[in-house]
Amino acid sequence: SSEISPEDYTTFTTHLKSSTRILALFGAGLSAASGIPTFRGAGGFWREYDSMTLATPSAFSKDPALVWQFYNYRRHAALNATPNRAHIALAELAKNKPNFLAISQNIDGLCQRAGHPAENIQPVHGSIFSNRCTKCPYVEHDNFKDPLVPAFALPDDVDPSDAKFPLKDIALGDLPRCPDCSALLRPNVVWFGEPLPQGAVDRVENWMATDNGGIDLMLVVGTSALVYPAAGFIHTARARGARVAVFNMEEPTEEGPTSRLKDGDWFFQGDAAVLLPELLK
Ligand code: BJW
Ligand code: ZN
Repeated sequence: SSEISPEDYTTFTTHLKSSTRILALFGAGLSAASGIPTFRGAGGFWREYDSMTLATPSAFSKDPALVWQFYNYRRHAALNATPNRAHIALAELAKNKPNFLAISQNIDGLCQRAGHPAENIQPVHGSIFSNRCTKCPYVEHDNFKDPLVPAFALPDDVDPSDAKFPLKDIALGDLPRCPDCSALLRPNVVWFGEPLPQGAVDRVENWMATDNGGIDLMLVVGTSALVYPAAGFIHTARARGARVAVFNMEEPTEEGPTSRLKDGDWFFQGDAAVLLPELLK
């Protein structure tokens, strides 16, 4: 359910109106209403594989064809998805509040497609439409080809997320290869154990350092807030005076986004695509 109490509605919308320095952290739950699967919980499996174990360098080195087919499936899903009402409400907020910076853990590009100005959003886990070479400096951006390589093509009646269809056995030579050195390409995303792109971290830190570093409001949207360093931005914002508003489907838990809420913070439980259009309008 997405019942918003009249008191929370009033205190939140009043604080939002007076806020100028606003930070946000977005997670997979923001895109859930667009049909993009999340990482944890019921939607966190692809075929028989836990998405969290596929998003690792060791999975890729052990079985690049498997990990590539997982990412090709998710590229296809992202390309065919539509931004939902939460993406749109947040993009509108960004247009109205020039000092709003959204940190997105999502790689699906849906915020940008909803019209969120590029200068107001900082992806920190990469993009599913960017690939890079595993050997040389080659990087490609905005590659929307689908399937990415002919070997990923599937008949219309085959759903690659359904384990009843056998996965393709793809030769290494038929996976995406570097045009410069012909080594294997990989998705230009951040896997566990890998550093976030330095430019992304710098951008967030620079934003935080401006205007004496004070932050009025921190929006935490659809993230389990368990993955660092991204989740740490919530703690930084709080330390700089921000009141925190969490928008999440799940019951409050000891760990995660609702773990350190205090008086003056908000927890709105429900679908971000229902809550945000109500609360940000
Ligand atoms: C809804 C909803 C609806 C659903 N409406 N809500 C400190 C302590 C312990 C460990 C570490 C630490 N610091 C670093 C680490 C290690 C590790 C880490 O954090 N591990 C933890 C799991 C403990 N971190 C790293 O390895 C990071 N790198 C690093 O630290 O490098 C250091 C280094 C420095 C120098 C040299 C070398 C290394 C990298 C982390 C990379 C994470 N990558 C992934 C994959 C990205 C590519 C891809 O998408 O495939 O990022 S994993 C995955 O998790 C993905 C997500 O962005 C990220 C967060 O997940 P998210 O978005 O929160 O999704 P879910 O599914 O978890 O949650 C969805 C939420 O939405 C739920 O709460 C639902 O209830 C809710 N929801 N529907 C509203 N409709
Ligand atoms: Zn190369």
